[in-house]
Amino acid sequence: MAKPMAGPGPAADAISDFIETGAHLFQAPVDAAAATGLLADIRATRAFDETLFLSEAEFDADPQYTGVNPRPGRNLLERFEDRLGFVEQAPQIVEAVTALLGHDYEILNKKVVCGVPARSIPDWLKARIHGNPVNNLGAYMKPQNRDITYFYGIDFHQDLIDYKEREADFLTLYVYLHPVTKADAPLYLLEGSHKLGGSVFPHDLTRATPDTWLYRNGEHGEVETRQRILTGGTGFAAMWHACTLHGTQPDAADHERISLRYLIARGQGRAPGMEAVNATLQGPLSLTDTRKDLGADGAAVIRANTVLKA
Ligand SMILES: O=C(O)CCC(=O)C(=O)O
Repeated sequence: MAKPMAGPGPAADAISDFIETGAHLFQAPVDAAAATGLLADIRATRAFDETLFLSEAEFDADPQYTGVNPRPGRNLLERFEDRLGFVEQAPQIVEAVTALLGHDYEILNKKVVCGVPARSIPDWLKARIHGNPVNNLGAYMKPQNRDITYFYGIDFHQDLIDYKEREADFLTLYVYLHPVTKADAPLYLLEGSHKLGGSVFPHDLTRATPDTWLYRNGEHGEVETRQRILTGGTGFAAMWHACTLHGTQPDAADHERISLRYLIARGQGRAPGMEAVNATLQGPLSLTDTRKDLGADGAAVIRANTVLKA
């Protein structure tokens, strides 16, 4: 028997929140004890300090800017697959994701993401990456450490950025494994920014008020978006649309921020929730080109960063 459509309750909230703001923040955290246990085991796999990195000479001998993120066979979460039920089977998450993507939704990708604190980054590297819009540090990691994605902040972007020519039929789910304060590189979300659809990175953002931005997407219009800073406790979970702008500032704490990041897509069946959301967008649902900040080798050619001014 078909399950009923979302009525009032968390499932309906997820759809209306996506339509309104492009994101849904879960009121109930996932199991904090399970999150804390997993965090301890992740932390035990390595020292989150300068020893993560190649030396400058090693890096310069053969710079690799692509293929440096977790991938099948080199993804720390593969080791903890049987420990992820606290997220993947959490009733509030299953209900909300099902409402948006249908019963046969698929996890496209899952990984550990680390916000690296300044004190763990070698000086030679700090000087090189200063002011870059996307400070994914994978290129500078020893190969064996590339089973996690490491950031030192990333400018406002859409997760569609990694999916040229793909329709925005997926969402990102983020789970904090420990309390995240303003100093721990919390996610900054621009509420309602998804309404202008897909847009090429870097984005046209001008500060409007202390907590709002005027966001333009060329011929697709403009919108004033409110910036929401996702601080939260252990087990805090939030998800957002593939066109919702978000970013992080460099981790200002004295320790790393460790989170789980899932990309979840519709399956073969219908996804009435996401279809309803996407029907309200006034810009493109997919892009042939998603970014223009990189050179042919994958190194940054544009040095500008808006989220640093947030
Ligand atoms: O965790 C971070 O610092 C940034 C993550 C992010 O924006 C992303 O994974 O799309």
